[in-house]
Amino acid sequence: LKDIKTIGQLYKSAVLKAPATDKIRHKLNPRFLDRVSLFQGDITKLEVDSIVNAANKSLLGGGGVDGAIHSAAGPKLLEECRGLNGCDTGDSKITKGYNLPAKHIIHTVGPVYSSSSKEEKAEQLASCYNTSLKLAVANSLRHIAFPSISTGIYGYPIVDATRIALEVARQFCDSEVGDKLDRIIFVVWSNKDKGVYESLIPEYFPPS
Ligand code: AR6
Repeated sequence: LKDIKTIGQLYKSAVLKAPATDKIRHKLNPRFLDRVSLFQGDITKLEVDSIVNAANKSLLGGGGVDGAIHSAAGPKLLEECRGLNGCDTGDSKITKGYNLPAKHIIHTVGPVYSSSSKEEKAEQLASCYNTSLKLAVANSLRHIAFPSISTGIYGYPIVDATRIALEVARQFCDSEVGDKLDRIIFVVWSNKDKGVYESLIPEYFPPS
């Protein structure tokens, strides 16, 4: 965890810049500046209580981050997943982490993007983040690391998807159970995605 910079540290090192005042939605409790993080790299390497998998409805593996998680966790993960009977879009299910440094995996199924039913897709994507956060709290896990769900093979536009991820995380931090997690980590793979998160985080998590 010490290598994963919090947004508080990112403001201090000027990676994140305070937004124009008209872009700030509402004041943030400053303790969340050290509970939310942005990390660029491989999610399978994180030694945290839980990482989220961008899975498909079968929960039986696939490409992208799902493939990386299954190959790093080992065949016992697939065995446990077979017993879960799949998962609906927008919902999440938890397994052990097996050979991963992460203790648990929260498998969530993002929507396959299509611009014709934008609102429904946005609700489903928000639900992925919400149900994953709820599962982490229900299992007394202290950290959760999210990849950018649906923005790879499933084609969700990165800016819209990032706004949804940050909005749900912000609502969680403002909620009664906001203190139940010590770290919410957004994991990005590409430089482009990192840039999107860096430009949008200040709107949702302004410096105090
Ligand atoms: N660590 C962190 N992020 C990663 C990693 C990694 N090791 N590998 C890829 N990403 P995707 P989706 C990023 O396609 O769009 C699978 O076949 C990637 O760059 O993995 O939700 C499933 O079985 C992108 O930013 O997930 C489903 O069928 C993000 O993770 C389908 O893909 C998500 O990309 C799900 O598609």
